[in-house]
Amino acid sequence: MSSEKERRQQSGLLEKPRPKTKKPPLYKVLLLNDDYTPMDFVVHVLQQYFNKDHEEATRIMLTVHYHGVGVCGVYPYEIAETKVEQVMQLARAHGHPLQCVMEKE
Ligand code: TYC
Repeated sequence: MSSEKERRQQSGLLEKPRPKTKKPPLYKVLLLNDDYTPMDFVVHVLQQYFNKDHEEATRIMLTVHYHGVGVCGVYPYEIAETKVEQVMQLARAHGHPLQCVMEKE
């Protein structure tokens, strides 16, 4: 007798009680690397829109710089969508080719 399933069967309960509320599906917001967006701008974006401190923002920026992609945060659909729009708008306004995308977890 070891698995959770076995313990539930032994207990006489047919189903694991589950909370009634459903968790919304979550989406990763990703930054993509490019050769032109300044590193400082990417760090600023991560602090401004993803609530990262300077150290964490720098770590994520360097992950993107060296590996091509990095996760900024994980959010419900509409929040992820808003963050992508905000980042893309700021990048465009500054003439940077930075790309921000979302992906289902
Ligand atoms: N590769 C860029 C540079 O060398 C920096 C950069 C990092 C750009 C992260 C985009 O999402 C990015 N200036």
